[in-house]
Amino acid sequence: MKSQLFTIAIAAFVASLSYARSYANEAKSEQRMNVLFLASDDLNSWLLGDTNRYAGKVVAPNLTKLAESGVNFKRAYTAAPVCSPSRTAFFSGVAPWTSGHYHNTPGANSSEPLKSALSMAGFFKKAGYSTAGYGKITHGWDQGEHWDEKIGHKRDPAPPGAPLTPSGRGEQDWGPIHLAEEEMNDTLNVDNAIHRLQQEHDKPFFIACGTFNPHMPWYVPQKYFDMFPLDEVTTPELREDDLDDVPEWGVELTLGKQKYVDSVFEHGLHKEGVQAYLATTAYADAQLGRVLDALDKSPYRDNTVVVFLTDHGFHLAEKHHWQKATLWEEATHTLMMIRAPGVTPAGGAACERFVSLLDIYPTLAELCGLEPPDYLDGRSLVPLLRNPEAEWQSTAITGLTSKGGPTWHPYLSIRSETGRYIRYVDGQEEFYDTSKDPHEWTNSIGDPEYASVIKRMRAAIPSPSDAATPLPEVLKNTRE
Ligand SMILES: [Ca+2]
Ligand SMILES: [Ca+2]
Repeated sequence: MKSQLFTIAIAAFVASLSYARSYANEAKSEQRMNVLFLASDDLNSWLLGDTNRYAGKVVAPNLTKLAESGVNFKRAYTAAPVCSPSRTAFFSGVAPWTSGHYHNTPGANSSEPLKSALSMAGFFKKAGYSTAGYGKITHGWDQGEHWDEKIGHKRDPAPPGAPLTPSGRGEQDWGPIHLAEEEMNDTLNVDNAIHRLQQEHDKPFFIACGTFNPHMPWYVPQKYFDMFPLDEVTTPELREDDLDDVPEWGVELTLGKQKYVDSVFEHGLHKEGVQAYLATTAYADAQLGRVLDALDKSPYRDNTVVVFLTDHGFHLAEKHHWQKATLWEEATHTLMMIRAPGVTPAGGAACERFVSLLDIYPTLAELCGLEPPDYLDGRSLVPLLRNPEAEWQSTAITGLTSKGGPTWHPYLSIRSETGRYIRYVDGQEEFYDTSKDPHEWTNSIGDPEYASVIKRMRAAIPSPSDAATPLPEVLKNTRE
């Protein structure tokens, strides 16, 4: 039996090699595929509906249409639940537990391993692509020399009289914006991306476009608020004592936001907050839809890979927290959609395998027939793009430190079909059986029923001490 299995495995391996060769040759014989890389900031996974805990209405017809025309990864997770380390990870292909970059501060430039990495833009540029980026794509780690054109993101000015909410403080505020939609920065960045798409391209292109919305503050035109009448807005389900079984380091992650959540509740504004988040999401979707429409109307529709992702999730009072920077489902679960003409099923498909945003870099490389750098921490999702139900070793890892905390003591979380495991400094842990407890309400770390599952997940946690080692040595160690 064993030898039979071995023979089958060898045959499959040989078949996959010859397939990979023919695919690469095919790609080389014509012009390579273009890439349209789209991102949103702080957009959580509510729009996935059936795999999430939120029962309310998200209006995102354009992202829905994209999801239905490619592969919609319903179990995609960020490598870090904060802007800079998340974006640096997917754009460099280097995981936080390799780079040591786990939070917005200290900046990515203090990471030795990242100095030897090549950004995705640089990778495509070196392969002969034209590269252009508009809006929020990277955060703190960019390799600007690899962009032929790069117009970064600017925040819209706050409306006169801001804060507009009685709970408002800093960026945690919302309300109708005083600008016309066509004057807003996300709109202008999308205009630039459309303009670029509409040009004639004599070589393959990598065009990236990222919306800042629905990052806070939530200032968008009134019409987007009007799409969500308050009496129809559903708020996420909460449990009053949810933090009681969370280790102190996990609770610490929420401390900075607890007063804000209290203030939202004191003013009776939870529903309004959710409404504003949905409104900014609808605005972001409308903008992304304009780029997608422009692609569809261009000569490049059938030779352009489209990827859409969001850098991490967002809490709206779950676990008494607001925003991001936790290791629970709300902050780690992301959106990832990929449409690859000739590869993804024409009628679209959902994929339930657990994947990471780190997988995007090697996936795009393979789709474009290019050899990826050998240091990448992710793995190509092409087998899942061809067959979303393919066998897959399914785990997704997320890392974080407390703000400005030591990177050699990161908190790490693993998510797979068996649940979520988190380990903080000093070995404090959480485990959730997500099949019975999708809200991650009951920390079952001490339950003997899960002892063997927890043991396996513990063993899969990467060694963060690697982050102290320069890249080449790290790579040698981790590639085995
Ligand atoms: Ca973000
Ligand atoms: Ca709990």
